[in-house]
Amino acid sequence: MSESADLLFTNVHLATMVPPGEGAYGEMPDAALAVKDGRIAWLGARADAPPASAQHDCGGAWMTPGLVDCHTHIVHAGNRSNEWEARLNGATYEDIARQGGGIMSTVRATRAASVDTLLAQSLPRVARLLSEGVTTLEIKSGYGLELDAEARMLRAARQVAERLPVRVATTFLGAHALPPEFAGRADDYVDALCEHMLPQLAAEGLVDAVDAFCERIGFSIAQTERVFAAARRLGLPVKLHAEQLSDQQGAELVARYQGLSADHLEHLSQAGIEAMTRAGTVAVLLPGAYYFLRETVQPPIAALREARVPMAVATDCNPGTSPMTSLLLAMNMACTLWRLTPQEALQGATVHAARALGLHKDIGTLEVGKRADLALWDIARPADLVYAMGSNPCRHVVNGGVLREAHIAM
Ligand code: DI6
Ligand code: FE
Repeated sequence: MSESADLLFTNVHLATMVPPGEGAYGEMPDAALAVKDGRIAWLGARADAPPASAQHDCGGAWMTPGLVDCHTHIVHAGNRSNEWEARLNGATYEDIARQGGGIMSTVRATRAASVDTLLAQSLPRVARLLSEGVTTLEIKSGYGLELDAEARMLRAARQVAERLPVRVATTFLGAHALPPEFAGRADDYVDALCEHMLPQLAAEGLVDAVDAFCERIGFSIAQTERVFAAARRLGLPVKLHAEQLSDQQGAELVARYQGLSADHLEHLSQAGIEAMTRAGTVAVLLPGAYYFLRETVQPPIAALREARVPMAVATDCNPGTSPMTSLLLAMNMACTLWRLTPQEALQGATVHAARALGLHKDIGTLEVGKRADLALWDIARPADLVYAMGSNPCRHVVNGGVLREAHIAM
């Protein structure tokens, strides 16, 4: 380093999460890490630390990359505890969706909400994630299903990053459900989405990626492909809610479009896995939805591991199937329910989650040149992050080199 650093974190154990592919935490005990201009400028043995204008003694804490929640629907209005209760009394998720409930009840509430209302309801949820060391968050639209309401959701998502210390990646999920005005005319809705909604939202700078719900109760593989083709025309990357309730061969489709990720994947086939390996598409695992829907078919973890598909873990925070605002709990569920190792779970919430957003060159590991998005933990070893259900050992968070207390009260 030529000039002195802005801030030096010293007396710290690093879990660099490098190398990303080998199931390693990349531990560096008794280390230091220097930040300059919001980026990691140096890391190494504490004894070799460079000079800095300010120091933070971490008191032997562990430092990881800031966590990345790479799949959320956290901006929405209302909640659906009533439907949850109905499910516990015997109704299924598909029954409720077919009767106009499910996603549609959140669509009605979200269409009626202004950007300010959406923000007021969403910021407390986001604050809970950020208190656990999350520094980057993906937020999907998909409860508006018409241009103006989708735009309000995406504007609210952008404003989250102005109101709270977090980086936000937005995803247009107009193909989440068929809006009632288009009942029986799904292809017409897909036309409107591809020709009007997506181009206008993209022109406003509101869309970082495009997603769809490819499912019997969602959109067909042919309709999904039309959405992907529209995204490609606009130069936007794609991802997909794939094989959540049945195998629709969505993973193969999203891989053909060099997609960033295929998400859910409980019903993923071997052919889907092979396509994802070839394309480098990340498998985003969402154990909260599996748990909340009381599903029994697990994603093929062992086969994904064998095929070296990078596995991310996310909350899927949404009012219908995963009303969850703890990424640490999602990591714990991925281990207890699906036998990920704690290393895989932490990789899944850092380096692989960054890749699922196409941001892996900038965030996700502790490496010189990456953005200084960091989390400091009061733990004895990295597995403690995943092990202690419902506890939050995060003490401090660093966003682009700026240190803050972990807890954000809302
Ligand atoms: N899959 C899900 O788990 C969520 N969306 C999707 O496509 C559920 C969204 C909801 O029920 O509100
Ligand atoms: Fe989802």
